[in-house]
Amino acid sequence: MQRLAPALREDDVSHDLISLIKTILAATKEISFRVGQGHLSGLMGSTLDENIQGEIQKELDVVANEIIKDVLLESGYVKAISSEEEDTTVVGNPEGKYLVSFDPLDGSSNIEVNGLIGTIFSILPAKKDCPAYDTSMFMQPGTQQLCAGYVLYGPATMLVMTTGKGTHFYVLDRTHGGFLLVERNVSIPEDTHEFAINMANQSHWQPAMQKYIVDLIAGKKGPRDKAFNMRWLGAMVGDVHRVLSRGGIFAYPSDSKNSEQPNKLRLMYEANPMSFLVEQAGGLSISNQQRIMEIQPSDIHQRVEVILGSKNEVKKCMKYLD
Ligand code: P6P
Repeated sequence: MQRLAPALREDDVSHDLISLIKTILAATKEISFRVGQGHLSGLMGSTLDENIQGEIQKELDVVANEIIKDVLLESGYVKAISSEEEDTTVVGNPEGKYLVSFDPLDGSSNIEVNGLIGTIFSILPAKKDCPAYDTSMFMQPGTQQLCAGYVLYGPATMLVMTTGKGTHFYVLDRTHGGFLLVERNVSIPEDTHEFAINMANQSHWQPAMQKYIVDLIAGKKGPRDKAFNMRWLGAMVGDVHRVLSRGGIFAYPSDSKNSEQPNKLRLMYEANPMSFLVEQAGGLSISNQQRIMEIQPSDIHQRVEVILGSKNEVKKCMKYLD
């Protein structure tokens, strides 16, 4: 099996970007070790602090954020970073060529139940004429991403990444500590029988989304004339990995639970990187009938509706929402 760097060179990825990717992965290997230690890591609790998202930070959230932030800012490749766990952007090397947005530990509510969690990252080009502290540098649509990926801390630690030449799967070989290419150009089946959504929010969705889901659940007796299955892992990184692995539709639609915050998932370090991976695997990724990767960001922590996955199923869902 091919090691990471030769696999990336086959996709004409530049030396500097390969070095930055390896820097990020070095941090994820340490996070994978600590996650794998479970209670033995001494990091299973929650802190007393809330992050800018209004969520109580888990100890592992904070540690994972520090591990990734430190290696990125020391690397010299990164002009600035934005993280789910940082209120604002953090300046790196003013001459750095790249910006990195990341969610250090997505799905961290799963930590205490030994569920799936992962690190999500998105790499954008830095702007030469902007000072490193200028957060407007990050206001680039997802189509500008140079690289996007996640590391899933599951039974196997897997890297799923794209640089625009397909979405590829890698597995961490713990014997020598490298990520090995296991599947090149992953392809999402165009149709599916599996959907992922938090049904507890059903009464808060817009009526068209409620009707779409009711018809899925009606199965063979309903207008879809097809049986559907449901999965919901509480960690986008795990649900998207299932969609990339065997198809499906994943939805976190806008809801009326909190009129000030109709959406949950963050554009810059959840929706955009996942959209890049899904589109490169032949899927669709939509928000309010628009391609997520074409959304012009206005804030580093902006939230959006997300409906992504098997192309034909996402199109069917969009017809309900039209
Ligand atoms: P809920 C995790 O906190 C996250 O941001 C995503 O990874 C996940 O898909 C979603 O929120 C889960 O949200 O409302 O089901 O707990």
